[in-house]
Amino acid sequence: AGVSQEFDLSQCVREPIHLLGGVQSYGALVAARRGDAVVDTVSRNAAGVLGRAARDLLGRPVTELIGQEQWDRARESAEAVDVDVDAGADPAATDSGAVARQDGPASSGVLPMTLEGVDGPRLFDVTVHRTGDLLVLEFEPRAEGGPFVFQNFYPRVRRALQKLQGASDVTECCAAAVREIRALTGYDRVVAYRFDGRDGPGQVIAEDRSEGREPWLDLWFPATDIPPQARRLYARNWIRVIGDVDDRTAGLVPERRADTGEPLDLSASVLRTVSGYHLEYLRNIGVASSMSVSLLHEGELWGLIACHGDEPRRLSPEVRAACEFFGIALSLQLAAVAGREEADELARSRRSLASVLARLTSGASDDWMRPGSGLVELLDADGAVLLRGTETVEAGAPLPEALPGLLANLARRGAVGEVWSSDRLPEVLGLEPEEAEAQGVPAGLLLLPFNRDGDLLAWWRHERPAPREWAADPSRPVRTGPGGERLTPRGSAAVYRATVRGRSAAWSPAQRVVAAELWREVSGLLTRQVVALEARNT
Ligand code: BLA
Repeated sequence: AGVSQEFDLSQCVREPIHLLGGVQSYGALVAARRGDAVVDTVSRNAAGVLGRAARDLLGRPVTELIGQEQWDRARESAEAVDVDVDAGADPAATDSGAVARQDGPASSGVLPMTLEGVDGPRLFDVTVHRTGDLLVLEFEPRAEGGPFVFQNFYPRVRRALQKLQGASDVTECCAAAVREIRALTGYDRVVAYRFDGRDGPGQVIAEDRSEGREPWLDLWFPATDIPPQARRLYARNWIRVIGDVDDRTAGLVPERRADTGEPLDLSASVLRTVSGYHLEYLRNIGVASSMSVSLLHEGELWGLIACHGDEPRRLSPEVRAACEFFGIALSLQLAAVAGREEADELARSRRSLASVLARLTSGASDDWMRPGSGLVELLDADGAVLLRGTETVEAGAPLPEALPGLLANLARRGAVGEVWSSDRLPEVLGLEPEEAEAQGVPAGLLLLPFNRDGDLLAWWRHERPAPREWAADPSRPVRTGPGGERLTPRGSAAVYRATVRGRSAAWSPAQRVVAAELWREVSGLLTRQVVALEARNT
């Protein structure tokens, strides 16, 4: 338990993980200017890995190391291949932990290269990408098994993809994916981890593990385990590999670039050294090596495939490419499955909408708000309310006490004709769940303003507490002890039960669509009524 002061979690959020100024020491990095090939930045371990000391490379043409022909090929490959997934980057994020946006999309490709050394030729797989005016070359000594050969892994990847295609829902799809990735890589644990909200906690929804490891399936992990700047970076590249958590990072020379005053931007680097916090996290849970692959939905980070090894483990560029490819395919497949589910739900909701609308066109104006009209059920809500002038028409369960007062305020958040919704209204209002309950604030709200005068239609939902099993205490993810700060252990041995409060069931995209469709009909009707009323009065 904490003795001295509390660990300041905000320092994790501020750490600029793309500017840590080092690479994993089994490989070496050389960055040269695209225009004149002059070397700008080199990793300190160049002498050991490449056979040429960093000081002999800096300020000289990189062609002295790799030759003109290999330089030309590197330049070509970086212009040709585009692996950047820029869509998720947040241009508004400018805090120091933010990931700098690049001039253009980063590009990378893998090339076999041979360097002549005093001890004979050395073989490398070289990953190339562009950042600003630099071409970054990352040299990985070639492992046994020969050069990068597409045919070596393609049949396995194709088989794995077929398994994915057979899956009919998200969980099944992820279960197939973790099995295939473990088979492809040999890690001891592979999980699919899904986020609850952009910067929220996440849950293990599929797992494949070697014998003797404790199960993590269904466990929740605190949001702070993956800070926001890491999530932003992971939305921009598909994969990262940590070969050995005890590796001594090879620093970059110069430490800071003359023109920017900052270390070289390693956002797109494959050898990038990682945050010390995260390395401690991994050591803490007995992991020696890791790899994670991003899962994206419409440019947003939806989750991760996370892999852990008991032993240090590097991945050859071809296996890395296979995993990256797999992440892309899985993301597409998840989008397809979600799209199908959404379309089915929308078709069902539209049928219910039709019966509500049947009442809207016939008879009295408020018929469609009466019990049995299906209005409340349409959105699976607990109640609905229509505000028009001084009139309040309710449907469903009794109106929560605080709601009429709140609606006037909240209506301003939605544009006319646009749905505004939240499944965590207390949080939006800055209330603790208990306060919200005491004040009669519902947990979920979906509203549609008719105009700027406060006329609106809204549905609300009661709180639905979600009991969760956590792999660590979500309110104390880090503790301070005599030996300094320690991440608390993670895993099922440390299971901690806590219930998430102040939330309702989530409003689905289909529900938002039918709400907007109903709004269009109702507002047309209201306009006609006003026009008719005015005509009668004149
Ligand atoms: C990164 N944290 C990560 C990554 C994962 C997790 C997968 C990506 C890097 C990798 O592939 O290893 C977390 N791993 C998990 C979770 C599961 C898992 C949740 O397997 C569940 C199954 N982490 C903390 C705290 C801090 C922190 C308190 O717990 C901050 C003090 C930081 N995590 C942190 C940082 C990174 C990270 C900074 C980015 C590492 C990097 O890319 O440099």
